[in-house]
Amino acid sequence: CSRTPLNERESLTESPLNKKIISLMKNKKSNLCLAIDYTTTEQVLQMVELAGPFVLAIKLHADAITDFNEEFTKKLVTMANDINFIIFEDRKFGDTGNTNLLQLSGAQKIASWADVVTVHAVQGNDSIGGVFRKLALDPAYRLSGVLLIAQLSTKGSLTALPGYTESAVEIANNNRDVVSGFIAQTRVSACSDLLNWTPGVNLDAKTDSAGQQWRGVDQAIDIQQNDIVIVGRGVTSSSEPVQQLKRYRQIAWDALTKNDTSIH
Ligand code: UP6
Repeated sequence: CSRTPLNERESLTESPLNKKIISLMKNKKSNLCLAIDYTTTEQVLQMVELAGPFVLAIKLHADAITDFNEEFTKKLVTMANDINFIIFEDRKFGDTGNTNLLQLSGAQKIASWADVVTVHAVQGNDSIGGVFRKLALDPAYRLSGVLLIAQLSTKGSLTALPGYTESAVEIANNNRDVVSGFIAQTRVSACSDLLNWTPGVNLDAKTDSAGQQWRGVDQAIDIQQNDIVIVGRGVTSSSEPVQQLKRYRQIAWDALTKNDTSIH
């Protein structure tokens, strides 16, 4: 089997975050995550306002925003609650458990405003299962799950070494209450409730001359069987971002749902 129908996954999942994500996907008819890689809070918030109605999630790199501050995260959380989207901080944590904890709760207070963060599988089971579970299950924090990086989209990535992706899947299976899915190129969790989020998607370009490899939505969703597409510059570098948002959202949702009898 390949992709489990969405309704089935919604009832099977052990991750409260996935319940929320799948319900949002169905309500908004969107499996589109927008990567907003701008460097000022003003630019980011303007794009969030435009994109909010069309997306399932907004993905940020907080450490790329030059004037990052608490007022910004307050506004972002208010918008996420009002417009209904998931706040995704793509921090790609990869250190000791203690350092992860300092970074999650330290200067940027990531665990207080992000619903989900990315974590490199390279740090191993205990580091992931310990600190991330502790914060994700604590209602004092907004954080409620992590995505394990099983495969990177960049040319020559070492995640392609034999056994790496399989080990990431094993870590996820050992921590199903806190790991809500993967960052991957090709589906890595057949027959399961775990969600596969895939970056490296662009309908109009193939590479950025800095190692990124893009492919289309059909390849990412239909052939490689991912669930959620992460699109960045395909939208954010366009002069008509709303048109692009509508375009990516429609193509991605059609590709995801065309064989899913549970939502027709
Ligand atoms: N991202 C990738 N590839 C990965 C993991 N993460 O591109 O394997 C992230 C990038 C960027 C976004 O950090 O924020 O997804 C892709 O944006 P783009 O479409 O503009 O390349």
